[in-house]
Amino acid sequence: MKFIGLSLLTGFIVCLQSASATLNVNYYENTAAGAYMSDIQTTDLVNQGQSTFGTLTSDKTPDNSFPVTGLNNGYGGLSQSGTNGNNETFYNTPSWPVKITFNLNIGVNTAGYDITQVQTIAGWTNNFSNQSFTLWVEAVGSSTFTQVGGTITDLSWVSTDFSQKIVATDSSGTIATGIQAVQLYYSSASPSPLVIQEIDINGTPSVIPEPSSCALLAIGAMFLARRRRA
Ligand SMILES: [Ca+2]
Ligand SMILES: [Ca+2]
Repeated sequence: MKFIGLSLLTGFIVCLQSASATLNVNYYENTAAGAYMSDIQTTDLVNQGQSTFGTLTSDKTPDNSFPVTGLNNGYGGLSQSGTNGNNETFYNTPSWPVKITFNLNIGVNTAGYDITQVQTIAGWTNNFSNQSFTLWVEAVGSSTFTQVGGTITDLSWVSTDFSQKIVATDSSGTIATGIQAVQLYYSSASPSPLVIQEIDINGTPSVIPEPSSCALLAIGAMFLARRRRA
């Protein structure tokens, strides 16, 4: 009995450990304007036109009449009205901080989404390219965002870098599960003006969980404990 109890306890601890993960962030900088625009994704979860995309909000109005829609239209550009319209979004110094929120479509996927990657690309014909933000997620049915990882800041960026790309993934493969909204909270960077070319958020529809082996182990452990006390 003791052996079985120990096995269950060990299994339960392994289950708990597998729930923790580490956010991995990779930073890329380039002196060329628009160096990462070819990496912009068009079929990510929050791209305009995707069935998985709900709504996009920015708590501050972008400056110089740039549209919020430049953040997720699937294009980049180095002029305010490029080939495909306004492909980028500009926030000037007085705008900081800026809270950008992508609400996912939980009408088509009621269990929400497993978020696997967040990619942000900034760049302009000068050094308005240095991003600094924190990443937040909101679970289905919740009204509260939870921060993932720490502050995301590119310590290798220098003022001659006109382009920057940041890619966040997770050591477990999944940043967060059962998510209905993703928020990027941009604080001031140096220099503060910033042109964001695109924010891509990738993932897959979450699967409604069945009674997991972890839960069964917990029930088993409780049952054994009761028997031992009896
Ligand atoms: Ca864009
Ligand atoms: Ca996109």
